[in-house]
Amino acid sequence: MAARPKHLKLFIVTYLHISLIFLNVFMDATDVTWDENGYILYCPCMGRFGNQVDHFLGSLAFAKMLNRTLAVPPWIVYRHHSPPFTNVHVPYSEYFQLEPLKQYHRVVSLEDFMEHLAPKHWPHGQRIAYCFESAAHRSQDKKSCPMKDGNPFGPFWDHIGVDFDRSVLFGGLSFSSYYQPHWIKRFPPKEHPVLALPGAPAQFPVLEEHIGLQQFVVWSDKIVQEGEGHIRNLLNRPYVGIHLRIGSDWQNACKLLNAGDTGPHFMASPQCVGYDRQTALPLTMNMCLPDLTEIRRAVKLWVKNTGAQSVYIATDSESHTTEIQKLFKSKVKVVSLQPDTAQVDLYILGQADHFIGNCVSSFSAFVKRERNIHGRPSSFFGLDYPEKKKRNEEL
Ligand code: GFB
Repeated sequence: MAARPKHLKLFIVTYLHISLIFLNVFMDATDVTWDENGYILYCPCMGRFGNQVDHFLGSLAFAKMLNRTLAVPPWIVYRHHSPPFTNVHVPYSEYFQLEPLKQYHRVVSLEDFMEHLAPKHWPHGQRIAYCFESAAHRSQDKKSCPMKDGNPFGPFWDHIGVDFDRSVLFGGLSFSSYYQPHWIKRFPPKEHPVLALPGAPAQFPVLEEHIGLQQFVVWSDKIVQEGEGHIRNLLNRPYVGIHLRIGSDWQNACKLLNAGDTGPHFMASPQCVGYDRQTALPLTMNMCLPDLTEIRRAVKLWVKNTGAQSVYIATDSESHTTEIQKLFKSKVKVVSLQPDTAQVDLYILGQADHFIGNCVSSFSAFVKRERNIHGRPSSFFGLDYPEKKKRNEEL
């Protein structure tokens, strides 16, 4: 008799446990139920992380505009100089949470789409590629979308296990909102449930009207923990964070400025010269590739302005730690971590009390957008006017 309550307890615990498992399975399943409004799939095949984020924001807006679910692709990380010496495909959720995106629009990770939806709704034999006619002209038969031609295209679709069965070409369309009705008329979801595109359905750099979508790009717990750990252990607040984009690829890119080939709009430069071409400020070499004199000047100014105790240097090559440390003797702690994961640098820059970025780099643009959302101040090398003052001067 005495054993009965014990059995009952065991029964209840087991019952609850099984119910929870069912609930979990059910919740996972509902998370990835088929959307009759259709899907957008694309390869983030242009540029590295900052470029891919710009494209991601535009693609998110495009999916909402067409009322299709966005299949969120993994990030393509180019690890050609360190192991594994190849492209790595990092799930979105490794760096950011998927859930906050849903406050803006319906999304599913591309991995979940492939695992739970593709076998039934986008099976082998029915995988259609969609691209501009102009893109198809690059293919051998001039009629197929070059979905898997070259790197990173081939490895991306191979990574998620997709071969395309045929192509649908289109022209006379663009990704801007003007064409919304044209897209909907041309590709009704019943006949074209999955629009798989060779690249992002978005412009680079991100359009001004989509900058605010950064608020839905929220760091994963893993990156927050790692970043916060470094801030706690290495830095004393207030700290100034700086982004040095000065490596050899960047030096080559900035040379175009001297050649007069660019105008004020060059890569991410609209973030500081202004989006309107008519009123854009001139883009100078120090805004693209600040020399050591300019780096010293800006760091000194903002350390003084903010009473900073530390300076954090994120860099794609040299950190100039020694040169910057010399400016402050031992009064200010100068740190450069050079982490294996670039996103850790982005996180630490995002949390700084002041940020000095590079006008032209989309890596800096990521930090600037995030900081704007949280009301944190930023400036740029070669351009030290706070935005309000700059705009007032223009008027
Ligand atoms: O992010 P991203 O598109 O910015 O590409 P840009 C630059 C990449 O360089 C980053 C590394 O994604 C990082 O992998 N990198 C740059 C850094 N700065 C830092 C840094 O401070 N810390 C760390 N850890 N890594 C575009 C490229 O770069 O520039 C294009 O996307 C092309 O492929 C073009 O190279 C010239 O907009 O600066």
